[in-house]
Formats: sequence, structure tokens, C-alpha cells
Amino acid sequence: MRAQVGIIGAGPAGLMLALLLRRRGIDAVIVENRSRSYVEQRVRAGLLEQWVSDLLVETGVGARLTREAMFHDGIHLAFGGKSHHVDFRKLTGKGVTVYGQQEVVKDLIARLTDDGVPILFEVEDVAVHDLDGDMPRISFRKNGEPGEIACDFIGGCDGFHGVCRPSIPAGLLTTYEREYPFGWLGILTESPPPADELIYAYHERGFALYSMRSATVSRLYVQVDHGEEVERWSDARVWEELHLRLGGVRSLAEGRVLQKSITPMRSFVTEPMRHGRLFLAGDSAHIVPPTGAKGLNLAVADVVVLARAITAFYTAGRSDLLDAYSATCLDRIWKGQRFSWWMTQMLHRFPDGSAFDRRRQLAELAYVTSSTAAATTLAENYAGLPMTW
Ligand code: FAS
Ligand code: PHB
Repeated sequence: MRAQVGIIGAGPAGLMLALLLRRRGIDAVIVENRSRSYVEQRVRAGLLEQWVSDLLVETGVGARLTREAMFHDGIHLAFGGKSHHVDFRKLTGKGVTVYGQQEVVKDLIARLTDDGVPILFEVEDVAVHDLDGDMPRISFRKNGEPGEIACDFIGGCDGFHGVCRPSIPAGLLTTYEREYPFGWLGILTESPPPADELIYAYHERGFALYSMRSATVSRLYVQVDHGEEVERWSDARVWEELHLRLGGVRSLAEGRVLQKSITPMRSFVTEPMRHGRLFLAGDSAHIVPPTGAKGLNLAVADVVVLARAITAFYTAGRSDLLDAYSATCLDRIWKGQRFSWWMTQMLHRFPDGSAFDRRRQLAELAYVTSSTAAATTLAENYAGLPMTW
């Protein structure tokens, strides 16, 4: 096959990249190693920055989002038996959109399929070749048959465990990493959320997050020990912790648990995000702890920058935006890393934390919920910093 851009990975990054290129008349092919149904059912992020939901509407894939998403003005921070609202709309003029990542993925796949953009699902043995030349290739196997895509550029959108980042000679990459001594156990439940907006709860038993997907479906998380196994957490045990960690701030209705999984927590960045004609975007280049709800939003920001750079190459013969791709993305990525780390260190119980640390966390929460300046820094980062080109 021949395409101007070969994309590896049909997650938010790969799909949005293909859509943005398509809208500029640039043809792309996506190869994905999972099935369409697996990709569309994978429960992950749930919160879009204002500009991301606006982008989905502007690019013509936001109709269902406009009908079904929940549009929030802020979040609640619960600690010391009380709940405090941080009003992003009042502080920054922006809100956030609650719309499951799997819904975004479904909407993007439907649009790309309608537009005739090839998405090859269930491919195997994907590999990239000739990255240093001007005709890189993607090889793969589909239904046991070998396949190949000759292209001008490769979008490495295959996530943290993909093949693209490892295809770059290790000596050329610098990685930055922080592991956290805990993870999140998340459940999707048929139960009404305890509040109209998200509640981030600090508690001596550990952090908990009360999010949602609709007025009748909740997305709930509890902090668990690093390396914890989901089999050790019965539904009853999860509900008990969720009740305790809500600290009497709200009552929590229980319901059928539809999905349960544990997400490890890490901060990770690899630099640079480019090697020849291969451009890393999204989780293939960076991971944030989900506390700041940045993962999906940073992935979309990367591909907005990449689509703009590739378009300038084809329409004006420019390579300067391609050359600046990594630095442009990393500016936003590191601000997202800082914010995600800050939210994580403020809200979680660290096993090696001292009594001083816990009092300092409570003071930080008291400061954020009593100072307009402090609340505004949380609001502008959470709702989404302006895009910088
Ligand atoms: P993705 O990982 O979404 O997509 C990569 C795609 O590439 C996948 O479809 C994968 O199947 C495919 N792929 C991988 N290797 C391949 C290969 N060799 N060949 C072909 N295809 C290949 N973010 C939040 O903001 N909030 C959350 O609550 C949250 N929860 C998360 C829970 C989990 C378990 C995980 C793993 C991530 C979570 N994230 C969360 C982060 C998540 O939302 C990512 O930021 C987002 O999916 C990034 O999108 P992509 O970069 O497209 O990567
Ligand atoms: C979610 O709804 O899945 C969600 C929301 C906010 C976060 C993390 C996850 O910080």
C-alpha cells in the first residue's frame, strides 16, 4: 500500500491524526493490532478539556458528544469531612466535558470509516523501517498475509507498550520517569454519581475519585497499593472504601459493577519525540498519572501540532514545523506533567509520607480552596492551557 502518512495505533492520537490530515486532503492509513470491538470497548479516560471537545465539534465528529456528554463548570475537592467547589468557569471562562474515551474512539472510527480512511484492525508483527530516509515503511501481517505501507511519514501513535518508541535507537532518546507507590482501582457502575460534578477526595485511608459517564453510570476510583491485584478487591470491598473515603460529604448509591481494573501510576516522558520520518504522539511518548485528567488531552494536542506540521510540508514545502514538532509538544507535555504530579502529590496518601507531609497536604488543599489565585492555577491547568504553536 502507499499512503502519505502511515499511522500505527487506533487510539485517540492515531484516529484524531488521521481525521485532521483527511480534512487537509492528506491521505493516511491506520494499522491497529487489536480488534475494532476491543478498541471501542476499552474503558479509560473520561474527561476532555474545553478545546478538545470544541475540536471534536469543529471537525464534525461532535454530534453525539453534544447530545450525550456532560458539561461541567468545575470539580469538588473533599477533605476534612467537607466539600469545596472549584469553579473553573468563573475563574477562567472555561469548563470541562465528561465523555468517555471509548465514545470519542467510536465517533472517530465511524467518521473515518464513512470518509473511506483505511483502518486495518487485528494486524500483527507491525514494524517500522527506513526511518532515516524519505520513504519509511510499515510492515505487518494481516490474516497471516504479509503487508506493507510505503509512506512519507509515520505517526507513532501506538501507546506506551507499542513498537514505535523502541524502534528509535536507545542512545538517541532521553527518558524521564517517576513511579508512584500506588495505583488506582477503577469501577464502572450502574449507579448515579454522588454529585453533579467530579469529587476528588483526600482521606487518611487514601485517595478516591467520584466521576461519571451519565446521570446513571458512575466511574469511581480508589487508591490502592502499588502492585495490588484486582482479584483481591470484591465489589463489596470497593464500595466500602468508596463510602469511607467520601467522608460523609455525600451519600453514595451502589449499583451493578460493569467493569473493574487497576491502573498503575507513572510519570514518563521520552525526548525527542521524532526520529527521521517517525513522529511519536500520545502515550507512545509520555504518560501522566490520571489525577489531572491530562493523558487523552495531551495526546490530542500532540497530533494537532503534528497535523499542522505535515500539512505545511505538503502545501508549502516547509520542514521547520516538523523540525520544531518535538519542542513544541514537549512545552505543553511538561506543563501537563507538572500539573498531574502536583494533583497526585496533593491528593494521595504516600506510604512513606510523614505526619508533616499529611498536614502539608491538608494545608495545600485549604489554600487551593480559599485563595482565588491558587484556585485559578488549578482551574486553568485542569480546563486546559491555551495551545502554543
Ligand atoms: P492508546 O494507548 O490509547 O492507543 C494506542 C493504540 O495503539 C491502541 O489501540 C493499541 O492497541 C495500539 N497498539 C499498540 N501496540 C501496537 C502495535 N504494535 N501495532 C499496532 N497497534 C498497536 N487518561 C486520563 O486522562 N484519565 C484516565 O482515567 C485514564 N485511565 C487510563 C487507564 C488505563 C488502563 C490506561 C492504559 C490509560 C489511561 N489513561 C487515562 C490514559 C489514556 O487515556 C491515554 O492518555 C490515551 O489513551 C492516549 O491515547 P493514545 O496516545 O492514542 O494511546
Ligand atoms: C474519568 O472520568 O475516568 C476520570 C476523570 C478525571 C480524572 C481521571 C479519570 O482525573
